[in-house]
Amino acid sequence: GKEKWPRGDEKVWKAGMRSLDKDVESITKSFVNHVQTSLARQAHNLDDLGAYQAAALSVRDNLLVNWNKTQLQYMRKSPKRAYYLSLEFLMGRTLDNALLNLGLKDEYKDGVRLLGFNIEDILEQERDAALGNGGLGRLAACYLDSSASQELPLWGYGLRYKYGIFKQLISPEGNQLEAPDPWLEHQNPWELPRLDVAYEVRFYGRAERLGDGSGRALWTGGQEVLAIAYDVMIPGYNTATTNNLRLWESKPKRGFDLNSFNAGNYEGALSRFVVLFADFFAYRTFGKELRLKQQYFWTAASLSDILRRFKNLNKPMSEFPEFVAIQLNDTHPTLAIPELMRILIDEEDLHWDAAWKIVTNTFFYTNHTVLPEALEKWSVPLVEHVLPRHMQIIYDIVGPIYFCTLIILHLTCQLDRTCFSSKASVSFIYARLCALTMIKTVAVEKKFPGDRERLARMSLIEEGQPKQVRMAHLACVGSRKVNGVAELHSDLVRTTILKDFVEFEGISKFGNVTNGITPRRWLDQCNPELSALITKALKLEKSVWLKDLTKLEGLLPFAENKAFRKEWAGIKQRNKERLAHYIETTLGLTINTKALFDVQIKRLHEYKRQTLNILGVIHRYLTLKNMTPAQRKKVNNRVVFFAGKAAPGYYIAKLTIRLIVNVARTINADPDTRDYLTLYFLPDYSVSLAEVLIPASDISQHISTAGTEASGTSNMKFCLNGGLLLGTVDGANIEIAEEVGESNVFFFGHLTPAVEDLRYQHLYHHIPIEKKCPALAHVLNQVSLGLFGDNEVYEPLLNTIRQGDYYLLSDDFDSYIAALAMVDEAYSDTEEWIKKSIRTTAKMGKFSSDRAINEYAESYWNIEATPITPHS
Ligand code: CR6
Repeated sequence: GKEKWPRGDEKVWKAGMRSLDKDVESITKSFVNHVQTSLARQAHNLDDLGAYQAAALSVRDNLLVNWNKTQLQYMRKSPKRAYYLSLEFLMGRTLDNALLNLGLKDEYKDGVRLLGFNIEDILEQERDAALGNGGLGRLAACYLDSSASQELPLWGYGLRYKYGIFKQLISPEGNQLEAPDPWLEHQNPWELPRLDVAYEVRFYGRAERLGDGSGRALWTGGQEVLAIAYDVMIPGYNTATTNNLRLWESKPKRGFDLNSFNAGNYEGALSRFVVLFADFFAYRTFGKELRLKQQYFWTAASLSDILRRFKNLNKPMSEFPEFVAIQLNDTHPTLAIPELMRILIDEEDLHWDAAWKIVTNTFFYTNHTVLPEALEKWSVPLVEHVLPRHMQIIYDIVGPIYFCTLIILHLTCQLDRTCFSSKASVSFIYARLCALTMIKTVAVEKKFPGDRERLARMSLIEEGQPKQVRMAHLACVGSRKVNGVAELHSDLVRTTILKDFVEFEGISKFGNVTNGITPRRWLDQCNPELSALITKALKLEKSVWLKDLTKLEGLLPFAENKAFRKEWAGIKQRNKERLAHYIETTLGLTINTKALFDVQIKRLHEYKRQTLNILGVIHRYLTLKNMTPAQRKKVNNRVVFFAGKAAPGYYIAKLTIRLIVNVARTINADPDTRDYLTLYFLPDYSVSLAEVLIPASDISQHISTAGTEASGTSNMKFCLNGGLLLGTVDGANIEIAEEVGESNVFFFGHLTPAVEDLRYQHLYHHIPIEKKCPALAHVLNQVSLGLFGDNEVYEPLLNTIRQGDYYLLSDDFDSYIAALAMVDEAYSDTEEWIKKSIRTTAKMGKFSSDRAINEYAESYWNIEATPITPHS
């Protein structure tokens, strides 16, 4: 029978409930209360950091009021829920966002002023939560904000890393140094430890088939650890909905491995999973086992939690996909697919087919890159070692592919012992094969008879030494739907890496959801003056257009309004001054704010071509040097900003940073040119730094080799803030141009279909760079000759261009320089430029993450908005 609740007198309960703060008085009261009882401090010894903590704790109380209501109503209404599994969440700071979403910004500002503090100084005390590397992690954070704002029942699941992404320091020589980011050093007010929510997770051990033809197995032994939940509240904008981000932390199982615990090995043995891998491209070169354990620990804990919640509904297991949708953010959580199979078969006693049906209706997979070096593959011996049962299941999924391949190759007699480790496994697969119930792989052979290459291409296991599991293939066959993150990228997914699956499973499984960004953080918070001007112009409540960003179109007529243009340009100017002030106070550098601000901020990677940009800067410098003083006076002043981290082991990327730093040193000191061109590398790029840089930019660069940048999301942020885009025809740049019109963007470079041919030419019909692109050759030679010091140091970087030139710098350099010249020309016509800027912002409605999350909700997850009534 169900227990009655609340216990005792409901009225007494209700009277005791905290309500939301609404006025300055209740805010100051709560603030002082927290100073006194949570921080154990007093008015006389409270500094800005303490004031931040008190403010954060009082805001958190408000968030919890809504969080509780939201979770209770989700429980009562039991709508279908979506779960966003992401190994990265780049949240940045929380306080300002929480205040905005709660609608308490002004009240807090006044409240802390009465107590002798300044809200801006308090906000500056907060450390970024930087649990991610770049776009993928920040996308996850934007989607959380949008899910709550759109009142969608969605939870995030991630890992509670002890350290965020490393802090980047730049040595005097220009080398990147990495320092740890112990972001939890001060207590984190935004998380709620749930020490009672704990699940056991097993690694290693033995998996034995039961041998009864059921496919079931017993997985025993090995090592067990506990996953403990930490909850982070995710408030929606202007709504009571407050969703949850659950992060897992590891803890030893009681009684487990006491010896190594006593030997002081505990930290080493267990908490190592919760380190962030600062590189999703190169982690395969080291720490593989750790990363695999990390992925499994997190997916297993998340699935246990999701299953427990589902079981509370008392529905038959077959209805699981009607209540649960699980989104795989890239292939990192793909182990959830064999893990759910394991639970359903081994623990819930389901038949393979029934289990597979549930699995393939529950998961959804988003691909975020087609670059081959970034596609995850796990070595079969490693998976077998760490997760023996999962390796069996993966083979059970692919088994028939092998059979078909082997049959075709007339090799049936030489069954590979490592594939089919026991007789039971062979007979199980064979039984299913005969029943023709498996994932249509037999049908592959039927549909494409004799196409051996296709079978090998489609296999989940890549042949080689060692064999490897292709995670993208596993994610694809195990999911209901698959999508890319911009139109071009989704097309590339369909026509390249998953082409065979499209031909086999039909195109309707493969869709597109173009990325989006939250306009709350990326316009209202980071650019409050622009937001206020927009509100005034649109004559709408801010809360209306911030939730329906297409309303920005109402700005279009204002492009023709001179007074409005003046206000618009004035805001850009003040944002430049704000950035200059920030750089002055943090780095002690003086920035010329009467110049075009040209910004490229993103992870350092060859495909993103920061090298093209720095070589372009050198070209500009050499050109200026050759001019007479009178000629120089006619040139636009330009300040170029770079920021971004390189993966610690990525030599060429680090060399690019070194080159930028040393070019900056030379040209910023050159009296001939420094009034016209200066260059800065801002260390330690972060969400918070982006919030100051983006509103100040006139032009931003998104110049990847065509076809390599899946989407990009900072391009959307710059344009939303009225910065114009200089880019290649790649990723979401294309859709931005479609919206704002090609006359408002600066495009250059070869198109995606040409890339393959050009690379072929580089390999087999090599034309020396002096002949092909003299301007570039000249720039490279100047670097080689030591114009920026560091003789020889840059040769490996320059040689990537001279030889092979995989990212096609020599093919795009001339058109890049021409595009830069077009930017100069356009910028000289100030009024026209401002018009472009206004029109750009006006047409950015499509790129709200609200639009994107609704597409996922409707076309993928099939979940509905579940409004939370504030009074219940
Ligand atoms: N590096 C893409 O490269 C995209 C984001 C988010 C990336 C980038 O173009 O905008 O994902 N890919 O979809 C991966 O992380 C694998 C990224 O951030």
